[in-house]
Amino acid sequence: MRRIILSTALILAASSVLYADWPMWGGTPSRNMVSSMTGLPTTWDVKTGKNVKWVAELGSQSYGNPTVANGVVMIGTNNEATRDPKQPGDRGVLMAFSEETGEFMWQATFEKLSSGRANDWPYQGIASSPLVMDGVAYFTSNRGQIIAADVQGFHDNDNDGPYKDEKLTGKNDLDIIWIFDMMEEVGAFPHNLSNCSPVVDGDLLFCSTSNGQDESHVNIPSPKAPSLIAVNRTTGKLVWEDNSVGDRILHGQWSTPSVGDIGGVRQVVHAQGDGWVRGYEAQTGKKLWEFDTNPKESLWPKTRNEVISTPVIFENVVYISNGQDPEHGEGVGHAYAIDATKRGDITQSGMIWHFDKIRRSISTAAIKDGLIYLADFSGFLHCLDLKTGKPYWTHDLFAAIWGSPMLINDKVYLGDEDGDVVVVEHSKTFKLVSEQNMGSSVYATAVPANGKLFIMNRNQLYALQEGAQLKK
Ligand SMILES: [Ca+2]
Ligand SMILES: [Ca+2]
Repeated sequence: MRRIILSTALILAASSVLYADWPMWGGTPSRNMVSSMTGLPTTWDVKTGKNVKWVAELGSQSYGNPTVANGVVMIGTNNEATRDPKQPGDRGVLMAFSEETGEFMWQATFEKLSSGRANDWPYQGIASSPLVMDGVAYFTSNRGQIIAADVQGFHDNDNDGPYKDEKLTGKNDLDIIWIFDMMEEVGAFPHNLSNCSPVVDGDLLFCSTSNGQDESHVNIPSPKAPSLIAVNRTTGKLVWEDNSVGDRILHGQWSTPSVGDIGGVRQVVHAQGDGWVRGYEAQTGKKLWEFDTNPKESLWPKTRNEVISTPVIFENVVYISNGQDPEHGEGVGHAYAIDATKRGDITQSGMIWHFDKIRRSISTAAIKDGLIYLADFSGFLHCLDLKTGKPYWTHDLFAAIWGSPMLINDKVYLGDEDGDVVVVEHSKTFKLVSEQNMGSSVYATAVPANGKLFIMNRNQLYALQEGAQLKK
C-alpha cells in the first residue's frame, strides 16, 4: 500500500487551495462542511455535459458520501449495478473509481445480514463515507463491521494484512487489512443499517455502533452494548467503549463522531440515541459533558427527536441539529451552539444559543466568517449569525434536504430530493447564483477535491470541473 501523509492535505486545506483531498466525511475531524478550494464550477449541465469531467454509474440507491484520497474516489451504494456476476443479489457495495478518469478500480461487496430489515435494510447498501489515512480506507459495512482496506486494493499486486483470507483477490476486489465486527465483538444490534463514517485521533479510530431498537420499535435487544467505541487503527482491537445511553435509545443511532481540541482538551464528540450529545476525552474515553438536544416537555416521536446529523466542532463550540429518520417525515427541530469546555450535564450551563425555527434536520453545519449554514428536512436552508444564532435569511428549496450545505470558498452548494443543486453566495444577504438538476434525487453532500466537485445523485457520481466537456 502507498503511505501518504494525511497532514499534507490538512495543511493545504487551511489556506486558499486548488489541490487537496477530501479524505473523510466533512473533510477534517471537526466535520465543518467548508473548503477554501477555488476555481470550482458554479454552473454545470449534466444534459449537455458542460463542466462535467466524467460520470460513473452506481447502484440504484446511494447514501454513502464520496471520499477522495490518493487519486481514488470511494462511494457507498447498493449492488443493483452488479459489476461482478460472481457477486450477485442484494449487497452493500463500496465502489472505488480513479479520480482522474472515473474508471472503475475495485469494489467491496457484502451480502445482506440474514436478520433482514431489522439490522440491514434491503437495497440500502453502504451508507458510510470512508476515512482515508496512510493509504488505508476505514468504513462501516452494512453487516455492522468496521473494515480497514487498502485504498489501492490489489492494484499494488500485494495482499495487505493481517487479514489475508479474501475469497476474491482479483484486480477489482477488496483488499482487507482488518475487520472489527461490532455485532460480534461488542454485541451491537444496529437498527435498520450501520452507517458510521469513522474518525481518527492518533492511534484511535472512533465509530458509532448504530445500536438500537428491534423492529417492534419498543424493544432494545442489546441495552448493554456501547454507542461509541474506540479501536486501535493499526490492529483493529477495541481500546474503549461507552454506553451512556443504556436502554434509553429512542430508535436507532446514526450520527457519526467528530474530533477536535476544545478548551485545550482533545475530545471526541458524539450525538447518541437518547437525543443527547456527549463529549469524551479522546484517548481515554472519559466522559466530560453531556447535553440534551430536546426540550424536557417534548415527547417521542411527535416532538422529541433523535440526532442523525454530525456534530461540528469550531473554536471550542459544538454545533448540532436534531431530527428524525426521513421515513418519519417532517416535524419540529432544534439547533444549538454548545460550550463544550463545560463539564457534567451542561444542557443549561453550556447552551450558547438555541435556534427553534429549524425543522427536523439530518444535515450537518457549515461555518465560516461568523456565519453558520444549517439545512432541514422540510427543505429550508438557514443562514444564522454564528455567535448569537439570530437568522439572517432562510431559503426554501421546495424539496426534502438529506445532505449538508457545503461552503466552498465563497459559495454554498446544497442538493435536494428533487435532484436540484442550488449554489448561493456566502453572505449575510441571500443571493442565488445558480440551480441545476442532476436527473434524480441528491441525498449526498457536494464534495470538493483537487479542483473538482463531486456530486452524486441516487445512481450516478458526477465529477465536475470548470472548462470540462463530457462527450455525449
Ligand atoms: Ca494491496
Ligand atoms: Ca488483505
